[in-house]
Amino acid sequence: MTSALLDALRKGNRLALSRILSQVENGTEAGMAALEELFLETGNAHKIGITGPPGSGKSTLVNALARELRRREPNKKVAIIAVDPSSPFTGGALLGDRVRMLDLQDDTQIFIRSMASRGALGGLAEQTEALSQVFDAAGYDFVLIETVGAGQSEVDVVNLAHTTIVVDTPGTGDDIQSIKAGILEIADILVVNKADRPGVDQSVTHLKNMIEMGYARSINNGKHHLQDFRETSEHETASAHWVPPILKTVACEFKGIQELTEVILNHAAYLRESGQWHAKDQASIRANIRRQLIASLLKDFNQNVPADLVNSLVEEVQKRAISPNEAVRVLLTYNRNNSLESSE
Ligand SMILES: Nc1nc2c(ncn2[C@@H]2O[C@H](COP(=O)(O)OP(=O)(O)O)[C@@H](O)[C@H]2O)c(=O)[nH]1
Ligand SMILES: [Mg+2]
Repeated sequence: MTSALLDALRKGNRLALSRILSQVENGTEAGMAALEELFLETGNAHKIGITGPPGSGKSTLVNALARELRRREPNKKVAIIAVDPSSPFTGGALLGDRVRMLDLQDDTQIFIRSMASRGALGGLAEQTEALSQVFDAAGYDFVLIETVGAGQSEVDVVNLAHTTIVVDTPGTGDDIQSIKAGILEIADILVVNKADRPGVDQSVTHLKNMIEMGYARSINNGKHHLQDFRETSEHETASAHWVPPILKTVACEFKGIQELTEVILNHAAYLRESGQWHAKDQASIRANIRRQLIASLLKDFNQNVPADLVNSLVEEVQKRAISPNEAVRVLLTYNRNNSLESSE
């Protein structure tokens, strides 16, 4: 990758941005080098995760939010990353998303990127993080990340966001309970979309009860919904005081979108004032370093220690001749001696 391409990205060239995103997504050497350089220019973007079950209206909501953010903040740029691991690039929800997102295409300050596959960069969360770093460096002030609220990988994806919006629709209490058990805890804002349908107020009440229960429980346990970021406790003084608001929207009619946008911007202000913006940034940097450290230590280890040794130790352990701990000690000793030799 040439520095000309990076410069073009810095100047707002969309083609350059698109090419760099692809390089990063494919994990090419050039892409990784670009990411390293661009990282130094990140730290500004407000990352907003939108999650919820398929069909709840996430894409419609993201579309409306992008428009409203641009209307309120005409000098700011909006990126959208649509993460859908379940659907192949050619079909399913993503195609629908693309069609629906078409009406954003006239705005050159909005950039949409769909991501359907796990690329070279390990998990979806890492991939999403890398792409949002590129957007961040390219001067995008808001990065909206849409993901299906289905499993751990989606929780990981939204964990990298500053603000997590969980979208639900009116339905039976049973529905809500089964979908939201784990995901409610990560919500900063709850949205009951399709508020034009019957049962909205029951949904709101139900969510409210669940939030209050969960909130009381987390306070009793001495933790709160940002417990993942406890390592930076000195910044957390005001952290337990954001109670996730519940908003009603009709995304396809643009109803409730101004209010939602207001709450999103308030949440960003709250994060900055309480020190949590800083704490989240630090936590994600810590996680990033740890991840790369583990990967590179493991790579070293695999180079230093022959697979035969590992295999024979596995056999010894299976015979109950030695414990797994003993096997680890042998491997670490071998690794240490071997890397000392090679570095002399
Ligand atoms: N009645 C109603 N339909 C909506 C609303 N928001 C979105 N939809 C429709 O619900 C369907 C699924 O929306 P989509 O945004 O693709 O959901 P996603 O799968 O969560 O991204 C589409 O046909 C939308 O037009 C809403 O507020 N009310
Ligand atoms: Mg969608």
